[in-house]
Amino acid sequence: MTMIHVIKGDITRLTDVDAIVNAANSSLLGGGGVDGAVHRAAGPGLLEECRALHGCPAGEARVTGGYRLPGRYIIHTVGPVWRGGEKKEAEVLAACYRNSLEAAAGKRVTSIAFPAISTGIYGYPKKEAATVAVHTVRSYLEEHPGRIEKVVFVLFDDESLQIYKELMKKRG
Ligand code: AR6
Repeated sequence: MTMIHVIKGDITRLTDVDAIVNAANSSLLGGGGVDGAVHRAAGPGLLEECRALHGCPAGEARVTGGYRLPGRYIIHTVGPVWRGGEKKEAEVLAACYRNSLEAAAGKRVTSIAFPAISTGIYGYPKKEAATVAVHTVRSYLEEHPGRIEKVVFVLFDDESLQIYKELMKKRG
């Protein structure tokens, strides 16, 4: 049975997960928000490894080392830019969560932390994004029991924290 935790904080400060997920852009060469924090905390070795990956399309995920971060891996995924909801945003966002979990499982990662992908600079409404995140992660864990022991949703603001807490109370 996988434990799902919801906490408030800076994802780069977590010390008890094998991998953290970065909400990157398709260049994988850094940016603001979580991406900026991850690159600052990991150090210059990360950017060098990212350069060699030659980008990543929206919805997909790529794995690098964790460098100065406590976890072994960073999983970089590229969320959708919100364009009103009719441009497959939910589909692409679900793919981010699924592909990040697949990439983690491929590295034998048993604990992983997610930020609220796309809900910052990319403008995805927080509640809609949280629903996709929780539903997709739950479905993946049910379909692949035993692969991942712990998932942590790391929220940066109180509003997101409350939305996730409410969603976690509901099943299905
Ligand atoms: N730890 C946890 N959550 C954070 C942190 C942190 N250190 N910093 C911000 N958040 P964003 P996006 C929250 O903008 O919307 C970058 O420039 C933030 O409050 O980081 O997917 C990339 O290079 C929000 O709820 O990612 C891309 O160009 C959530 O993390 C673009 O931003 C995601 O916000 C990606 O935009």
